[in-house]
Amino acid sequence: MSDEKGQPGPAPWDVLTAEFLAAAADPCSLPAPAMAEIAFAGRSNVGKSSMLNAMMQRRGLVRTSSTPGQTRSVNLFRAVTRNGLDLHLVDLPGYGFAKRSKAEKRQWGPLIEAYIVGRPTLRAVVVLVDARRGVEEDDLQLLEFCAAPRKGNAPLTTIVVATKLDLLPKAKRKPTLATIARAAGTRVVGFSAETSEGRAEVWTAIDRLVRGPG
Ligand SMILES: Nc1nc2c(ncn2[C@@H]2O[C@H](COP(=O)(O)OP(=O)(O)OP(=O)(O)O)[C@@H](O)[C@H]2O)c(=O)[nH]1
Ligand SMILES: [Mg+2]
Repeated sequence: MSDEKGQPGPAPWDVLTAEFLAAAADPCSLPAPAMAEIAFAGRSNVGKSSMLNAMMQRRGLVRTSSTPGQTRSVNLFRAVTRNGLDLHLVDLPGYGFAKRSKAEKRQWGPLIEAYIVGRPTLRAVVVLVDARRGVEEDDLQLLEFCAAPRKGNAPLTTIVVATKLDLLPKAKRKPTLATIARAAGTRVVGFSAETSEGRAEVWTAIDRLVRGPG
């Protein structure tokens, strides 16, 4: 396995085991909480499922599509890294689907909200923002929602990621990330599912969160 810089040989963030565990179309059908979970949320088509494949180094494990609204349930995966993290990574349906019916739009909001508020094992939400679109109103709402206290559950950390960085000209990347960080009010990691840029940085952030800074 090689890391995102193309260096050969074992890397700490190689994913040794990646498997699909469950899909839940409503909060009641989620599997019982077991290990620490990191969820991936963001607008439809922003690249959540692609990012999960890149994080897990598996091409087709998570279904992706150029048609917005591909992921319609809460999908749980288990990933074990070479350096010993053993986690659930969770693919959430996207929000802000321009092309879906109102009924369908309504259907997913409560599912995402119930999962984020009520999942005791959820530790962090990776909030994905399209690098070309920047931070939009519903992204800010999600960030605010994740920051709100959860009934009886520990507070959540959010990790803001700007996706599809490969689609921006190189000279525009740094200033775009700075603009996104300012709008989100937090640091932002640039990411590309095409090149895996940003992958080690996101794994490092997850590791720190799950194992603590020491
Ligand atoms: N160039 C480029 N394309 C990407 C990247 N990430 C995702 N895409 C493309 O963007 C489209 C949407 O990707 P998905 O991963 O399915 O997006 P999603 O956020 O899971 O979408 P929903 O499940 O509909 O909410 C697909 O055509 C992907 O190939 C990236 O980093 N670079
Ligand atoms: Mg998806």
